[in-house]
Amino acid sequence: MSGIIHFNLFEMNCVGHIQHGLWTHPANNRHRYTDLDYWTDLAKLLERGLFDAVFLADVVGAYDRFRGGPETAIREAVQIPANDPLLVVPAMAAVTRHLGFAVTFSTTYEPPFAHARRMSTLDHLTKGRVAWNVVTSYLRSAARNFGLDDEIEHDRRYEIAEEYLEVLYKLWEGSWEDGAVLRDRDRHVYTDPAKVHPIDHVGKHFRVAGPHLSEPSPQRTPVIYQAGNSERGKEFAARHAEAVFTGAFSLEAVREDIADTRRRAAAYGRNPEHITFFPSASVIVARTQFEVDAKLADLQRHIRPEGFLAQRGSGIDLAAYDPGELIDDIVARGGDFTERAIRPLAGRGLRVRDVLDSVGRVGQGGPFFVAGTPERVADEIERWADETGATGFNLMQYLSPGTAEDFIELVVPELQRRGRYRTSYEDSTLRERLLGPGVHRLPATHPGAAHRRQP
Ligand code: FMN
Repeated sequence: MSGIIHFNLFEMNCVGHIQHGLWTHPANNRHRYTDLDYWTDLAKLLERGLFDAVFLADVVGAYDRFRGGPETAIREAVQIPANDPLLVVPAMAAVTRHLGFAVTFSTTYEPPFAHARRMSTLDHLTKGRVAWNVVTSYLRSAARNFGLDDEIEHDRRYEIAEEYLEVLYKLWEGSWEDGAVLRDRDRHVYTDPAKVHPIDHVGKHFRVAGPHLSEPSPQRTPVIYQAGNSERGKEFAARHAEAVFTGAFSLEAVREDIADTRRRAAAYGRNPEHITFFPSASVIVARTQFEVDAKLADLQRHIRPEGFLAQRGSGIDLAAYDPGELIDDIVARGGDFTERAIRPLAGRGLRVRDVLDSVGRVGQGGPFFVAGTPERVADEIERWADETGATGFNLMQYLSPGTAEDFIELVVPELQRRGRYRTSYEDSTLRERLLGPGVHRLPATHPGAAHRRQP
């Protein structure tokens, strides 16, 4: 097989993102997330390493289901404190030319008009390097932060998200015609008003008059990323996503997930090749296996199972269950917090003790884990990409920026030798980088394109 394998770095504007406890490691810089230098240094590093993008996750509430409150999450810095992901992008854009920025924003709590303008602004300032990871948010605590008593029911959140995107497509694609902006000094015409239109959206959830306040940005609609796992989430991805973070837990499941999403996309009349796929990857690499083993042991000493338990599945307290109980039985009993909390673990014959044992072990948390020499890591990356059809990977960090540095120093050259990693950037928008030269706007078969005005 051949073809370039793409990489995003998985990040979050916080101390403890995925690998809990490791902020105490002396080589970790995560606690510097409040310094602009942390972000600009990281962006420069990733651009040196020819990464596609940095992906910034986000949540808008505290993990407060574990042991009945947020104390564990707060003490262990499990995604709290967490700052806004959008605001670090312009700083990173200023010190790079090619790196993409995928930012997470929820469709559930803040109305679409202001978000449309923020994303257009970012697309302008980055010259078309921005993506939006669309989430519907999964924490009850988030709902309470935005004036609700409880979470909106899962499928209804996706129904709201559908209309949210419809509004945004109208603003991004339909409100301003190409050629509306004239910047004609002699005639005093910045914009031709005949080519700027209200959207007059009146729907079940939103009423938005328009016109959009931003002039068209290089990509108009940012590249749409999504990570739905449920039936409803996958349908949403099939309709809207251009990049999917698959949450599947094994090579076979990732392969099936990708094929399934492509099939669903084709059923919506989209070109299935216009969706790219990024499973998460955890990589520990060193020149010798001896060094790899030492690194693993070193990381393991700092990992905190408490932190994982507080975050895992919105904070279900697995320790409160009988260790011998089958996960399938807990899921079958139902209850609100089993919905997403442990459902992904069902159907695999696992017992509570198996899950507890795996929590806090370096290597848990995603489908793809490899600890080895550069050759072995590259072998596994190639095998996974080729056997699943994944476009690339979302690299998780253990130490920041150490994990990315190791990868760039040791794995990238090995993949380049094999012709599987770019050796330079093309001048392109993020969408072109993923979908091919010239595709800087939504492809014609994407539902957002239907909101364009015909000249
Ligand atoms: N949800 C968030 O609220 N914020 C995030 O930053 C976020 N990042 C994710 C990253 C990956 C790699 C995956 C697999 C999921 C992420 N999610 C995030 C959760 C998804 O948006 C989604 O809610 C979850 O996969 C469950 O799928 P469902 O919404 O179809 O039930």
